[in-house]
Amino acid sequence: MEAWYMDESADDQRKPHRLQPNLPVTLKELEQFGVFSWKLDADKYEDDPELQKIRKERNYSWTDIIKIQKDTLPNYEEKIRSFFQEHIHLDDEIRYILDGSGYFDIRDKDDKWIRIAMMKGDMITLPAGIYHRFTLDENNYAKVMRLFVGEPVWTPYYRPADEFEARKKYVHFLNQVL
Ligand code: KMT
Ligand code: NI
Repeated sequence: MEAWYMDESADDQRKPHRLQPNLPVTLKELEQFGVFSWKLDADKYEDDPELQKIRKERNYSWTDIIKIQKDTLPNYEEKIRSFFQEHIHLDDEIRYILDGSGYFDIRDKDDKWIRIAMMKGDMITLPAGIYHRFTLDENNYAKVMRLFVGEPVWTPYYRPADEFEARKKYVHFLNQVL
């Protein structure tokens, strides 16, 4: 997994949008935003002790798998658009890339976009209340496992969503660590 600060160009969202020169963000820096990640062997996700351990420890009881690609995902264009609209959730967003690739973008404490490049085998958790968005990259394909603690709620709250308790809690967390 690799992350970097984004440029401000309005060009295609599926392009990397690196600054020139590149300004990398380390996994440790991401952890300060409450973003945690793992590298797993996606070829054995159906019977992977490492995945089972993470799920057990963090109570990720619920999973499904979605393929984000034009011909198999219903309402593809609309979903691509809504994934890329800046939003929060009231719960953690936990995703594991089983095949293909894509970008999660998160805001840093100064409201700058950080782009997180997710490849096959990358698993990530974004904390409740963090402003973020998702896009496919130029490969136009991702097979993604979605995980959740209990019964899933996928509702996005588009920015501005500052009045939500989850958002206030997240801002409080950021102010304590940074
Ligand atoms: C979200 O809420 O940002 C998403 O679920 C999109 C990315 S993974 C399907
Ligand atoms: Ni989301």
